[in-house]
Amino acid sequence: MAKPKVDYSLYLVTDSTPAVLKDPLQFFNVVEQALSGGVTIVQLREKTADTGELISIAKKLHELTRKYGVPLLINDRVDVALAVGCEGVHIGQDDMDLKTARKLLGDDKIIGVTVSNVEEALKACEDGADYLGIGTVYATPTKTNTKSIIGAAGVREILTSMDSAGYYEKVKTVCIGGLNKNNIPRILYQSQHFGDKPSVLVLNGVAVVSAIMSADDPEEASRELLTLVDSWHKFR
Ligand code: TZP
Ligand code: MG
Repeated sequence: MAKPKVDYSLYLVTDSTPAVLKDPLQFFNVVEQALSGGVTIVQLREKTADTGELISIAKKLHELTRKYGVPLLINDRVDVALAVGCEGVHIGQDDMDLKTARKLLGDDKIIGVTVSNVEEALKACEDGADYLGIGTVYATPTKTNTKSIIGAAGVREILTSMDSAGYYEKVKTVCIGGLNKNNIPRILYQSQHFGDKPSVLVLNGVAVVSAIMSADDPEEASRELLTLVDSWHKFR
């Protein structure tokens, strides 16, 4: 099976911890509402579940994402992605290295890598990442152990370096960290503008946790965020 063409526009990263998701019993409901509001890709990110529990959550989630034709990736755990047969993984700098993950998963699966500087970004591109999760853009209570807060300037720097090295558009990009409906238009604009000079470089999408998982109405929140990204892609 060939690698599916992926729409990265609105990337939901799940989190079932009580600080983010008010009612843990609502986890699958909230993700389903997000899917129905239009999220285009989902990552299961559960830092505390044991392996058996994680596999059972992932299987259930995969049934749901498949119903909506949306890819499901697993955070950190290549073994779980293989066990579930979902579309791929998202790995950080301290997880299994990308080349090994690629060997285990094959060319048809999606592999994304978290990067926070040019060196990590170019290495991930060179090693065959399908997309980069660029961040942390803004400080966020959802993830406090972040190495660096890079802001729009950091995102721009990474996009520019990818362009110079010939990876722009080949390797897709989303940014993550503290993003919500109020700052998404700004980060999309600023990541594309160098001083007064607009560039052709544009992020493929934005990744959010709490803007959807903590929303009173996750479906409406997703719809609203997707509209922001879509209109940027159409009218920039
Ligand atoms: N990686 C960098 S920041 C972050 C992750 C998983 C959490 C982003 O959460 P939120 O709630 O969208 O700020
Ligand atoms: Mg990780």
